[in-house]
Amino acid sequence: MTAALRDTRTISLEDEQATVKGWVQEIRNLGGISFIVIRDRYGTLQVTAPKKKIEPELFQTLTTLPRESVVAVTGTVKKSDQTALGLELIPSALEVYAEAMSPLPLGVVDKVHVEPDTRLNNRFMDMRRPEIRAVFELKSLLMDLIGEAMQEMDFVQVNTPKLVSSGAEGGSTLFQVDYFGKPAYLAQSPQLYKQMLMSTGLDRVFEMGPAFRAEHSNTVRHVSEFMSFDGEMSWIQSQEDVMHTIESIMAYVFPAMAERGAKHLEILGKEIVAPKMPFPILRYQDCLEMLASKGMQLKDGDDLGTEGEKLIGEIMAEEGHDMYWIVEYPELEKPFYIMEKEGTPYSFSFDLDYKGQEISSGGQREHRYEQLVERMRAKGLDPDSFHSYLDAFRYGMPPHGGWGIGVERLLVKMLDLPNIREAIIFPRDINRLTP
Ligand code: AMO
Repeated sequence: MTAALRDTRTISLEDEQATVKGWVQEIRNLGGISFIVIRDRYGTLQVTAPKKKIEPELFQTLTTLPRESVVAVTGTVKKSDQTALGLELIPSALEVYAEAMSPLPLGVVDKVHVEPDTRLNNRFMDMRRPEIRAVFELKSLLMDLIGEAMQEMDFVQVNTPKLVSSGAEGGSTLFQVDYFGKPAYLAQSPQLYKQMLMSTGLDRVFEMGPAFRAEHSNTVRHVSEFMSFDGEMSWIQSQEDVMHTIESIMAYVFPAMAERGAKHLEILGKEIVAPKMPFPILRYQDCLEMLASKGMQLKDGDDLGTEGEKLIGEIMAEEGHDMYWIVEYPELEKPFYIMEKEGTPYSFSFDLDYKGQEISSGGQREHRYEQLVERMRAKGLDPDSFHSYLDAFRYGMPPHGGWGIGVERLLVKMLDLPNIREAIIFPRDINRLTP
């Protein structure tokens, strides 16, 4: 009888003989009998080794394996009331693929507190813990669901260059690289390219890709490389069309995350609660007043800042809202590509905040060539260094708007994680370039 190749998800009592591959999580040797726990992606399996019933050499190897070694165990599947799977494996053969060295850089099952830096330095080991992997299973699902939502709305997925010749989001967060002897930069966002695509006829595009920011501050919500989910759409009447699109995306993603991510959420002991729709709309001026009522005085034109955003999050939570728009930001605060609200100091732009943190910004773009060039100059930018972007506006550009959503910021708030680094496998920040 040949043993079936199984994992901890597929093994069943119908298998007489099975082989399971994984890591040796734990060994309990009681003398006459030993219990070895094998772990794989889906769970754990108990290997029960009665000393008298199996080969002495096999018993010896099994019970002296260093923890976290990688093995394949073959044996007979037996019913058991003592294990979560309801079965156990009585071993008849063992293949050791790789013995783990000891001591381990950090424990997989021990409950002791480990410093975040130690965890990140040894991410391969940290991620052997199911509750850490669950976050990345959910991140993968989130990105799949976003893709599905976009497809439903007839958006085309595009990829734009990450090596670029000019910045789109201000000079202070640019990473410069040497590009065959010339200066180039890592893309801070796909902003200029997604807008250029609006003049091609592909009138609804989206991209999910890395965005790079030389963030000099060390915070729980900033990293130097994050996953940006960007959309851009033509023929809009106003920025409200863009806002409705984002609401539709959230309406698709939240329930599906809860449903299709149930297994992983259970491991995390978390629940995903869909935000109430439609999201309330706050004007920037309303926010200043709300903050003043709580004793936080900001000047007109000031950024709301981390503390301001948090406080507004608390006020909105009291009213039962986790997600809300902040619109009518002062034009001076916003980048050149955003349309001004003529005759006012405001702009056609929005932020989307979720539980007291900005997760997205966007708005209606300035699609009129002359006005765009003028806005660049007013912001101290040289239109000549944007000529290939500007060309796309000279020969027929539809009215358009779009957004950028920080995928990790969305996930962090969905799962109430304490730090954006918990949502990035190998985070990059001011102090970290490895692993
Ligand atoms: P903005 O600069 O606001 O807008 O970025 C959009 C969203 O990206 C996320 N984000 C970050 N996440 C983690 N670490 C960072 N350092 C970081 N910086 C930004 C945030 C933010 O809301 N081109 C415009 C978008 C547009 O108008 O379409 C842009 O990049 O969630």
